Amino acid sequence: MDEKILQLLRESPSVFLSGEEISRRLRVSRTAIWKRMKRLRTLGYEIAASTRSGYRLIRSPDLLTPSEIKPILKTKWVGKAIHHFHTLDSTNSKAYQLALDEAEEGEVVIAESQEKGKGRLGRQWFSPPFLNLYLSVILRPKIPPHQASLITLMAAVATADAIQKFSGLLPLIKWPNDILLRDRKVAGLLNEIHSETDRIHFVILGIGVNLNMEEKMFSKEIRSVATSLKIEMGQTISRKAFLQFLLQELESWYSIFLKQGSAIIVKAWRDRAHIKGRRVKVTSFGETLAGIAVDVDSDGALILETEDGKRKRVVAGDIEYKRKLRVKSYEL
Ligand code: BT5
Repeated sequence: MDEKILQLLRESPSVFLSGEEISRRLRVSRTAIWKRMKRLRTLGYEIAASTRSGYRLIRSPDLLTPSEIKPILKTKWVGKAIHHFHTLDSTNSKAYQLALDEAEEGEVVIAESQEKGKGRLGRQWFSPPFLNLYLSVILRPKIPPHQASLITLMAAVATADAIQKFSGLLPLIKWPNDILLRDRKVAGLLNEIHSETDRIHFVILGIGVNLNMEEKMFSKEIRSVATSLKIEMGQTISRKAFLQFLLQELESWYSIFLKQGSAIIVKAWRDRAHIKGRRVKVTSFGETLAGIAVDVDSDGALILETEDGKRKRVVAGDIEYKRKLRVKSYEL
């Protein structure tokens, strides 16, 4: 209903639309319309009202509702259906349920806030309302399950490129799923798959990007390791505008992956990660290893040369860099 009212108001931005007209077109009472207008105002919509002339939309908030996003979206299929919520436990969990209920590839779940935003390995993603981006995309790639981590690499490349194109800043990817600016985490990815032995049913691509968070809003524990585009760019970020960049990059990198295969994705990932030859500490399944990162293989696993000269393949875990790295540019 909110969406329908907004659509009507948007159709005639320069004139007042009478309550009677709206109630006739939406087939609801004028009192119901009045209540909805009141609610929309609490969400940040500025709506002029006059007893004689009716209602006019003056300004919309930077909300991520379908009616706000669709007019600016340039994608062909990612985000054609958007499920928007003011709050959710986790957009990934919601998208998972929708995918089990036959939601189509490209459907997107967005929340203004998450109560139990999920990080990897049972960790949490701090998700306060109206500031950032918390979204999940449903994908149904026809690839074997062991290649699922390539989707994570693909999404990391797409997120890094969206940040670079939007801000002009140069993000780095940290294995496996962090996007850093000035060595601080600006975005995190959590992909969940539903599969059987030889077939993926769907992948939920979960992406959290800090857009308008200020330093003091982060908890003490993460303040020194986290950042946002607002902090880095020194200006308020339009979440809608950033979302458009992100969905566009996801659509184009996913289609590159489907058409051209894994090599191009792994190369793009390597170019943005600068991991080769770096001294790292890896924590994987409770074990800690130190060594030199040799590469990432075609399945997205980290190849580590340990101090005793042995090579290890690490499929999941966290890494810590021993020394900081400054990169001036890379090719998109
Ligand atoms: C991640 O986990 O980086 C994956 C985060 C994915 C979040 C998205 S939001 C939309 C979708 N729906 C979900 O429920 N989740 C996804 P991990 O590598 O485990 O990092 C988590 C760690 O990052 C935490 O333990 C904190 O130390 C730190 N952290 C938490 N919130 C943060 C934030 N907003 N910004 C930067 N760092 C954060």
